Amino acid sequence: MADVQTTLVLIKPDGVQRSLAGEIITRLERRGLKLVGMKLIQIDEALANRHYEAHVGKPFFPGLVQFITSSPVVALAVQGKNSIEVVRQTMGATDPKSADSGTVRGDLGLDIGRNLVHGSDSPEAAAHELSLFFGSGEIIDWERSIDGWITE
Ligand code: DAT
Ligand code: MG
Repeated sequence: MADVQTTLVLIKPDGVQRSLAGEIITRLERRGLKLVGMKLIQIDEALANRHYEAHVGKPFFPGLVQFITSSPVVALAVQGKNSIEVVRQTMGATDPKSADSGTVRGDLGLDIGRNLVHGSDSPEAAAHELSLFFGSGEIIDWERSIDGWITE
């Protein structure tokens, strides 16, 4: 299917520390998305700088790097029809205070600096970010018997 995309999701340090990793993964799975890569990693400063390079120079950048390197994250490669947009919709708006109920950030968060999840925002970002977190062979192309019940 032409519109199948693979995107990077990070369950940020607050999500892991609050034991919400399972809840967040469950929401993605229940949406119909497929996990094709998953690992727990400690992000170092070099990786944080590369992952957040679009935000270098912004006032919140130092705090963002400090936060994302403060404790392990769960990195997920998530596949499905329009998965980039669907993941971001499932996450909710960047600031939990204005995120819709029913989204991860709207249901589980309060503060923009502790917003639980990251999702790539474009096909170019997804390709770049997946390459930062997953080596070749760490993303697994597998068949799911229910796929025909999730997408036409
Ligand atoms: P998103 O994570 O929704 O893609 P983003 O890419 O604009 O949002 O920003 C990356 C992260 O940086 C975001 O998840 C939280 C933090 N951030 C963004 N804007 C911020 C702000 N004004 N104050 C503090 N942190 C901010
Ligand atoms: Mg972003």
